Amino acid sequence: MKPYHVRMICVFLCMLMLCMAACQADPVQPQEEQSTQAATTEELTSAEQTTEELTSAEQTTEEEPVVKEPRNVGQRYFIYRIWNFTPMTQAQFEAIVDAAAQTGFNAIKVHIPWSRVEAKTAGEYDFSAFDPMIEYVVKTKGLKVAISIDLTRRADDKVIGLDQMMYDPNGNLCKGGSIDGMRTMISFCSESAVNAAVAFYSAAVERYEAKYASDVLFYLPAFSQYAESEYWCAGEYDYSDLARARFYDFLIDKYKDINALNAVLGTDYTAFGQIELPSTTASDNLGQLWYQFRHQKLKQMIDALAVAQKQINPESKYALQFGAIHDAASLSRGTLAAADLAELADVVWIDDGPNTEHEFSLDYSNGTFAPHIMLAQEIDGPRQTGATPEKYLDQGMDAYTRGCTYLSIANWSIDQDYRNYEWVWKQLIDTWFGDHVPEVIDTTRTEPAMEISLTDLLRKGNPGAFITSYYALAKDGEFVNITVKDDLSDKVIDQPNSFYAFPSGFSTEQGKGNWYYMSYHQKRGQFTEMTWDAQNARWQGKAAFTLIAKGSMHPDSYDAALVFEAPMDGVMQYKPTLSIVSDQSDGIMYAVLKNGEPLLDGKDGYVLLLPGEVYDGVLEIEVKKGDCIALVINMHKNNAFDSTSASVIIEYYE
Ligand SMILES: [Ca+2]
Repeated sequence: MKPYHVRMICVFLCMLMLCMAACQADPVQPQEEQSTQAATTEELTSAEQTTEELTSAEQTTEEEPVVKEPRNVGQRYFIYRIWNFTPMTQAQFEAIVDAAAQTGFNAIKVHIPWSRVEAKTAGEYDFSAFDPMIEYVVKTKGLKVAISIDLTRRADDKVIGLDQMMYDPNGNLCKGGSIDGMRTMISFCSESAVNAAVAFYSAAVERYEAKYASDVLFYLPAFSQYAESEYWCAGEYDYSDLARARFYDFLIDKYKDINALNAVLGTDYTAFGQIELPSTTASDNLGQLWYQFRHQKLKQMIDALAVAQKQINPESKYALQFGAIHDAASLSRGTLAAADLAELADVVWIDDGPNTEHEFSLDYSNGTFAPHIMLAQEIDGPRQTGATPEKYLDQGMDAYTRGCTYLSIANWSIDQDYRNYEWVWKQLIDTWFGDHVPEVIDTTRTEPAMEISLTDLLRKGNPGAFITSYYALAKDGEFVNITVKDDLSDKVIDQPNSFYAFPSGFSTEQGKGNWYYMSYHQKRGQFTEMTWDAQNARWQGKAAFTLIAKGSMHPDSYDAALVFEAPMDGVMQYKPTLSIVSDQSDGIMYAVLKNGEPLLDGKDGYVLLLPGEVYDGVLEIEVKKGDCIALVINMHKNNAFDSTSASVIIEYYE
């Protein structure tokens, strides 16, 4: 097992990269991803194991006994994934399948891109390249097949108009991804594009159900360039004209009168059409409404495909694949309320990167998805940042141990990389498909427990503090009963903004959203406003490395101070989070000052924070309008490697 501080460093390094480059590709999951699997319901061994132990849950709970249903595991599969972005010969395909079968994989995931099947003329499908592949896997090799149906289109599309696609906030077409950089995403707000996608998906399911129903593990629709069932997180989507118009409809439907909406936004619009669309990471009231809207459109797409598939065969398995459901990019992915998205799903894939906190991720998935849903993990290609054979073995072992039915490898060719890692695949196969299968973790345990609110996750912008709490509970890889509270997807927003958050409220203007970016000289007790450095997208303080960027702070000979000016009298809950990114730092000192007076115990109000530690504070502060609360960091002995992830959530009590 990995040492705790190494985990945390990896997490926060990823977080910082995300914060520093909020609009760029997700560094945790930069590659194609997708699905796998499906299982038969023959052997529900975990169901038998778990019923005995429910008595302990009854004893410990005073109110109603909490009885958790065991996770549906079924028969496990280890799947080799094959892409068909570009044509290959049947012989090439067969050689790959033969090699994977020789290693011991017991299923193959075959990729069917819509843009290759319905390429030139609307309504004309040509499956001829894919039929022999599936026939070979099932009939010749006797393996199970998983069918991944890729619904991306192309920037030179001949079937779907470019006006039916997604765009970013600057009006750029949602275009890119691997192969030739020409892949695009249809807008979930385009009725014609969604209908065409559903028609194609149905045709594919019908075709392969008719011939191979009992050998198809599941069908998996993917929408994004990363082959995931979500918005593409390499940018912010969907800001097309179609989405904008539907969002105004959504707001009109909810608020009827623009003044009712003005009341919750604190704005003075005279028409719904004036509203500026927020960022996908905004967490104020408008940000939450935008999140809800994007969630609703994604769910409508997912549900339409599920309904179409189940009409063909209700016994067939419907799978979804998410890059992540709790990381910083999950706001842009639109996957925070994943349980609601997966309402009609039988299988859910999560694509953890090699550095992901797999135990947390899997326990979080167990806490998110209904027990009948089968869980799955995908191991991404060989040259991922930080990837080693040991890390992949760890991911695979954690996946099966913590209740996954399916595991796959994706973006691997049969080459030297594959051979170098082959011992990992073989070890997983020997362990989980041999005579003595290890015991899986008991996911019906109710203690230790933690609850995570999705609104809180949205406001924090990243799960760092939750992960810290998790590893404090999960001492020796113990299962933690995580309850994910969806107070986001269907929430009625009828109160004015009563909270303020950094980094979501980060701005390039001093004072905007009541946030100020300052240098602080402790001995003189002096605050000085920083200046905006557009080139580096950060605030520059009085010393070279006294800096504040979106989601991070850096101290130098002057301290860095993130200052909030109270907009009204009252009592606020002030929740700062700090963690140092690098393990090479000698630490930092932090303080919280109210009008310059320290609120924390420590020398002059400063407390030492070391690498691997997290300051996750909750302060109750009585304020008058105009009071300034400063989160200050000092370099401690020196400023080397002192870059620090930072967030603050402020909420007034009623
Ligand atoms: Ca230091």
